[in-house]
Amino acid sequence: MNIEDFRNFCLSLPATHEEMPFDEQTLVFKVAGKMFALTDIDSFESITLKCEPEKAQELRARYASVMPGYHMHKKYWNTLRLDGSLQDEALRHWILHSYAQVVAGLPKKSGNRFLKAKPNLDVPEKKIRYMPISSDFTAYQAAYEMSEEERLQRAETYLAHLQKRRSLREFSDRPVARQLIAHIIKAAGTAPSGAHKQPWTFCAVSNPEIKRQIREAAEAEEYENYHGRMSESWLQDLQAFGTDWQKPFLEIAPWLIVVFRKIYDLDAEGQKHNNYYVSESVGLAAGFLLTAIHEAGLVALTHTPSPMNFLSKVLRRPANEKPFLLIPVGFPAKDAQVPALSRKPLDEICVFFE
Ligand code: IYR
Repeated sequence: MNIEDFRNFCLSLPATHEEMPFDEQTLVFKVAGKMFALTDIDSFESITLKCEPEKAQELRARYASVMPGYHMHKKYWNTLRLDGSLQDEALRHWILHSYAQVVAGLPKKSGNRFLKAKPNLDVPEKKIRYMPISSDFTAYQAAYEMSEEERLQRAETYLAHLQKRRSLREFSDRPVARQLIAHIIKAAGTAPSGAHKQPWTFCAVSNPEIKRQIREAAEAEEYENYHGRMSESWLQDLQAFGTDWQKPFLEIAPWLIVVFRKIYDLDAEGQKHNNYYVSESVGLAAGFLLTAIHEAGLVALTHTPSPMNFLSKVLRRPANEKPFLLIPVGFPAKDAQVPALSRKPLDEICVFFE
């Protein structure tokens, strides 16, 4: 709302006029000779409006941009800073409210006239869409300006980099610093999530005894999988990967990152709170994790020993956390091999609608 919009709106209300009774800067709008809105025409940084006292307090508590009325009786007046946090719709609502407050206080005779003529003064507050207060929002910092050429170059370079990522099953026992794993997990934690609930826990295991327990339990499940639980066609689909029930990498890889999805959150009082799109969110975070691992020159396997509930037991996770993926991380074994796979071309994975 600029000053013209503000002025036009105030003057559009019945029986209003403008005055500058105080100084050269302060523009005042009145209804039937009583003030209902003021502003400084030089800066137009704020507007001062009358407000029902309880509401006035409420608004100040709720919005950083609403303050006690500048130069006015603080009980009845608010000053609304025009910092962009209150939308025009909200500003119009509070101007109307101020107008209605003043009209309601007019002597019955003159007041009734305006009350009859008044436009829709009872816009329910609930209908107003507020922007969150500015202190809840901060400027977006990561827009990279660059030439179109550089943009394409970067996209190509990143694609070439990701094309080199592979799932590995043969790990070296070469150690990886905890700090590096911590950075990689922090990178995973930057993924988007439903209502920003960040419904994930990453357990980073380097403890040899815990890794041994995980391997033992995983192999017990996988033994069953490869000996009857998986269908013939599934086993056939896996032949190209040379997998079997044995999982030595679970002990050889220096770190196992076990990703848990939090199906709900628990607060300090043990109260449950909903999470949303948990699998999508945790899937995205796992994707970020894999690219961070690759970026750091390490390798990983996206492993899903099934069923995975043994991970909750071994790692003593609470009931709201469910195992999602088991990701060994480390360096590749010397002369490690991977299946000779190719990726689907663009026209098999993408349909353009232009
Ligand atoms: N979880 C088993 C089987 C397995 C299943 C799929 I689908 C793979 O892509 C690979 C393996 C295992 O880890 O051996």
